[in-house]
Amino acid sequence: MIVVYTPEHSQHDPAHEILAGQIVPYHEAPRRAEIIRAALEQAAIGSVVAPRRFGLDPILAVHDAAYVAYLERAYAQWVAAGHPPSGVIPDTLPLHSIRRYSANPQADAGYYCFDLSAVIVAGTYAAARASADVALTGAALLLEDDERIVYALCRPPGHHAGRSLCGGYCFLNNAAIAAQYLLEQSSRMGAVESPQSAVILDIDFHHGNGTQEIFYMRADVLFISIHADPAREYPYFLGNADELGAGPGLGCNLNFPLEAGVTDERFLTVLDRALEAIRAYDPSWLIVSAGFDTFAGDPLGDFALSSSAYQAIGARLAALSLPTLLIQEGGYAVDALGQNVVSFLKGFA
Ligand code: SP5
Ligand code: ZN
Repeated sequence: MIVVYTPEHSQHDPAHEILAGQIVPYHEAPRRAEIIRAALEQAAIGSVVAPRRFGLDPILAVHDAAYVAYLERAYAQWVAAGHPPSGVIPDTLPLHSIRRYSANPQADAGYYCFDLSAVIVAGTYAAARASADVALTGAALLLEDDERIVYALCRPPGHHAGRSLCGGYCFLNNAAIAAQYLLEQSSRMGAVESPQSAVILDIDFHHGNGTQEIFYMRADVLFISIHADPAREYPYFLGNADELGAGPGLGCNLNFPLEAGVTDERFLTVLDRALEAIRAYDPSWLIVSAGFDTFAGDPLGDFALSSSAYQAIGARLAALSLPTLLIQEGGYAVDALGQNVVSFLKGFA
C-alpha cells in the first residue's frame, strides 16, 4: 500500500479555536498527522511517497474561485487590518436577514466560514493546498493503475468544506477534489467505455456536510455518510436521513444518522447497509473519508468504537474490490489515533 504524506501540513498550526464559547487548544493539531506517520512506520505499513503538485485547476473544479482567492489572502489581509496574528476567526456571520453584500474585507472572514473552528494562520493556505495535493496524488496513483488502495494522510481535513465555505477544521474538500479528478481524468483517458462514477463513503463521526453540498445535485457521485445524528451533534444543520439528493442527484445521497454510544457491532451493521448501497451503485472508484473520531475515547465524539473495529471496517471495504482512495479526516483521541489508523489499514492487507 502507498501512503501519501508531506510535512507541509505542520505550517497550519492555530493555537486556539472557540468551542461552546470557550477558547480551547486547537484539536486539529499537527501532532495528529505526525503520530499517524510514526505509527505507520513502526507497523511497517505502506511505502511513503511525497505529493506531486497539481496546481489550482483540480481545486477550482470543486471550489468557487473567489473563495480560494480569499483563503490565499485571508491571513495577510487580517493582520494588515491590525487584527491579532493568532489567526482569522470571524466575529460576524451574514445569516438570515443580515445577508447583504459587504465590501469591507474584514467581512470576508464571516462570509466564507460557518463556524469558529476553521482558524486561518499564515501557513494555512499552503498546508491546505498540500493536503489537496496529497489526495490528488493518491487519485493519480489509482489512475496509473499501479495501485488499488492508497492512503492519503491529509491534514488539514476536508469533508466539512463546501464549495465556498470553510468550517470544522476544513478548508479545501480533499475527498471531493480527488473524486472530481478521478472522474474527469478517467473519462478523458477513455480507458473505460462505460461512464465513470464514484462513491464517497464518509465514516467520520461528523456528517460530511461539505461533500454532501458539493455533489448534492449529481448522479455520478453517490455520497454516503455514517455519523452522529445532527439533532444531537455538529454540524447540526445537515446530515439527516431525509436528505436524498436533488434534481439529477436524487437518490445519490444517503445519510445514516446514529444515536450516542454506537458500538463496534452497531457500526458494522450500519456499514453493511452502506456497502449494500455501494454494491448496487457499482462505482468505478471508492473514496473513503476516514475519520477516527468514532473511537470510544474521542474528546469530540460520543460513539464507542474500539481500535479493532477499524480493522473490521477496513476488511469489509477491501471486500468491495474497488480501486480505493482512503482520505484522512478527523480523529482527536491523539494517543490512540496512530493505532486506529494502523488497525484500519491492516484491514486492507
Ligand atoms: C474534520 C472534523 O472532524 N471536524 C470536526 C469539527 C467539530 N467541531 C465542533 C465540535 C462540537 C463539539 N461538541 C462537543 C461534544 C463533546 N462530547
Ligand atoms: Zn469529525
